[in-house]
Amino acid sequence: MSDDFANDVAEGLSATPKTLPSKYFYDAAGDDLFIQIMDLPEYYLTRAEMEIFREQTDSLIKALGQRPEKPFELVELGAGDGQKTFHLLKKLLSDGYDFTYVPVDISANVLEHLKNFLKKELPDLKIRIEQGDYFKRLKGLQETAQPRVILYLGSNLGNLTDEKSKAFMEKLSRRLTPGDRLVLGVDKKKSADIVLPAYNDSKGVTAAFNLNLLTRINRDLGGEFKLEQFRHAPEYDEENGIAISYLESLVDQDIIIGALDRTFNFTKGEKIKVEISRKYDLPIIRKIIADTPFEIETVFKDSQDLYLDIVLLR
Ligand code: AVI
Repeated sequence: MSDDFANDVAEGLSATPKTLPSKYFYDAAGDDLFIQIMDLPEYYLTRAEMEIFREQTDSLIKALGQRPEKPFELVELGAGDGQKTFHLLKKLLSDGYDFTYVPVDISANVLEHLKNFLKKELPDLKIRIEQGDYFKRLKGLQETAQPRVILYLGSNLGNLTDEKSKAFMEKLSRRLTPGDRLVLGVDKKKSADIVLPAYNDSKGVTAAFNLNLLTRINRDLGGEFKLEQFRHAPEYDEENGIAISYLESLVDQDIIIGALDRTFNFTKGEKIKVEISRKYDLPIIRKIIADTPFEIETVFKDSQDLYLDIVLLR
């Protein structure tokens, strides 16, 4: 990981404009900050998706197209704390469905917590944890004779460019069998007055989350970033529905990164692009899946029309 990190940082900071991949937000401090973000009043995404899973559980189960007596696998990519899925798991069990829950996550720690929590709360649940980077390996999607339902929630797709999303959906479709389904949770395209505060909360948690990337470079790669000389600067392109978070240099400065044996120059006002958070509507999703066998089957939305959970048939 640390070699990948060094290469990605060297490459990103040598590019014009400078970029850093958002996947490196998630070290232990970043995981903690993201948990706080999900609870922020401005960050509506998690609550909206939770509402869909809590209030529309029966319709959602119907849309998964499974029969109680026929075993299937329910695979969740990037399972995290499994809070949203909990409602679904509980109802599937009480309705007598025969399924195995397969949470996939990069963090072994997160998976252990999830497993212990679910063993306690839902002792009858069959669970098989899979640790790994699902972008690289799509682990947990190896050979199986059972039909599969994949959950890809939390608008995680939105952290990819449309080009990468297309490639990801193509790869995912190749791992699935006709009749399998994907539940894709995505944030809806909407006006800046709702989206921007979600990425620039009043308590500064999101700012700390973004700046933590520089702390990580300092710690893991011997970087000499002074955090007070950068500011979190999110923007939202309302027409296209794309939020972008930047870290903006507040002064002209040269930053040494020891492990790379390099110095990077920043001019005052220069921005490092650190994250995109794409917002969607159905035409955008249709473009992303255009070259894949996926078809949109059912669309769920929350009561405030902020968020979509889309069931796609392979
Ligand atoms: C994980 N991902 C979908 C979040 C998002 O909304 O793009 C990450 C995040 N970045 C800032 N706040 C939340």
